Amino acid sequence: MQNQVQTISTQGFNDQKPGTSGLRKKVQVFQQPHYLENFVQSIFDTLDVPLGATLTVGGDGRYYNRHAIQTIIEMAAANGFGRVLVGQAGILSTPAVSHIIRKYHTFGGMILSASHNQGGVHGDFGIKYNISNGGPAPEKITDEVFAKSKVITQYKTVKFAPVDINTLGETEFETDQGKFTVQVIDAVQDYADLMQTLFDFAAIKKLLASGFKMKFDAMHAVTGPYAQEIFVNRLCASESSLMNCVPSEDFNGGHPDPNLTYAADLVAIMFSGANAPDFGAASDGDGDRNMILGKNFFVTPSDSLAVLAANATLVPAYSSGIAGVARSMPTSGAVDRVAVKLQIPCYETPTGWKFFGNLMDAGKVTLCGEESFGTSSSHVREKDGLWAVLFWLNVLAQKYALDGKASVEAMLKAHWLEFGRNVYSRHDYEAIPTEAANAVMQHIKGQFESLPGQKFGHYQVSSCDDFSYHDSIDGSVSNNQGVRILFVDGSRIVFRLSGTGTEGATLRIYLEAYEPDSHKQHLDAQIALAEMIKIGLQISQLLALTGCVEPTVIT
Ligand code: VG1
Ligand code: CO
Repeated sequence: MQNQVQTISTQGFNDQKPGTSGLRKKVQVFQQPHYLENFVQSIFDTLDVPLGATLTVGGDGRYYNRHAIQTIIEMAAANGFGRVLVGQAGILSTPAVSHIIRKYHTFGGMILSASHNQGGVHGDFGIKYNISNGGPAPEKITDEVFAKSKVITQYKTVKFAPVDINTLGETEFETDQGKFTVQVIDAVQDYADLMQTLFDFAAIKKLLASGFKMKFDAMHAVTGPYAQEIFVNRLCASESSLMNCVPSEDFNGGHPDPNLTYAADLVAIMFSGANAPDFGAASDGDGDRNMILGKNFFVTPSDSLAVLAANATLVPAYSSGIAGVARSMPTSGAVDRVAVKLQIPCYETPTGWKFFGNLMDAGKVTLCGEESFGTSSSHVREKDGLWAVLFWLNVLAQKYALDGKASVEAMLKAHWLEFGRNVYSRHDYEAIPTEAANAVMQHIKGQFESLPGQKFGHYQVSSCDDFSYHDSIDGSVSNNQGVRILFVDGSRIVFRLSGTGTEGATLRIYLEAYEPDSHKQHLDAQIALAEMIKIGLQISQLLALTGCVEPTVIT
């Protein structure tokens, strides 16, 4: 039967501006008539889709994924695509989508996820488009999508019987535009195969068989099936090495955000004393973030990036060295010190993975990272949670092979001894009124003239600015990427408003102080940074302007 392409009249919305990573809204917002369709059509209209092109589609398994996938399939058919690759059961992690786009040369992909945001009927939903290099669409595209979404008057669709996305295989449809195929692919295999080409699985297997205990927490989100295949099936870790590995539509009611607050169960296990596992890790909703823990020890993401860069040659994929590194501006300067030693370039970009793509495509950087638990390399164009976990395991396996010891804490301490420690913490104030958050930012910017030279306790301000990024590859400029207060000794306080929240505003305060003295490097970050924290509160007048007494999340 031929299916007719239909043109449906619609009216634009004015709130479809993609944030740091795609469009994220409450599920109810996405459920408004035409809301999802308008956004998808605005993406297709921006792209100029070649007739017969292939689109990759998958998500983190949260509520509304299945509905959105059916809608996108129908709209893709109506907009000239000839094939859609869908992960089985609608599941594909963000890094897996990135890999599949690259491996099968698809015309980009749609990722259905609000990442670490809560899910379920009353939670958040999200959607983002990744371009043909596998990476998030750059601002040039997302700005155009937003402009189109405000003035859209119609979208195209073809009504199909619901496609069975639970079963592997192909379903063919005839539309009045020609043949259209939905191909349901194994969600895990391509990605797991890629990991096996990058890392020394035999060495990791040996480590895991030696009595070294690991615990991986998928937080009821997308990495569950990936972890099962990679850790248990391929690396022979015990089933008890995994927790929360069955994806659920509402992440079992939790925040699938791998940090010390929301991954509390894993943190309790890892800090349970002498019998705690040797290595712990967690990933977020869509599988692009990672938290790394040792026995009774937490690794900040900024330090993790630095340690991976310093030890990259221990891993097969990077054994001949890395071309360069990049970090987002708020990420600590720990990796910068490694780059100096390795004599490779280090780039500083705004927050959000989309800014790394150009540098990787140009071969300028191999490893990238963000303080927000994101680390990855040029094997894909997204951050990659399980990749980071495997990288750590591979490095630990090499250490174990060398001297029979594999300790996360010992590795970090050795790293600090060599490079010094960039003591680091982030304080988040979530869901505060937008006007109050804006007032804080304005209040700080109002002091740009008077702050330089001022002394606060042991610290003196050297300069302050609102971070702007000039992309050296495509010449684009991104302004207002976060307010920086820089101190004479290299310490920093950065203030930034989140671009991923869906309720009010989230203010992030990033704190960093460099500690070269090995006798002080073991201090708890909150203690070592106590004075900086006070200075940040004083300069921002946060309490007076927002009424917030304490951060919601401290990392
Ligand atoms: C946050 C992080 C940022 C990250 C982004 C997407 O953005 O700070 O580093 O790239 O989330 O990650 P914001 O604007 O809220 O600070 V994910 O795993 O939510 O796709
Ligand atoms: Co994520």
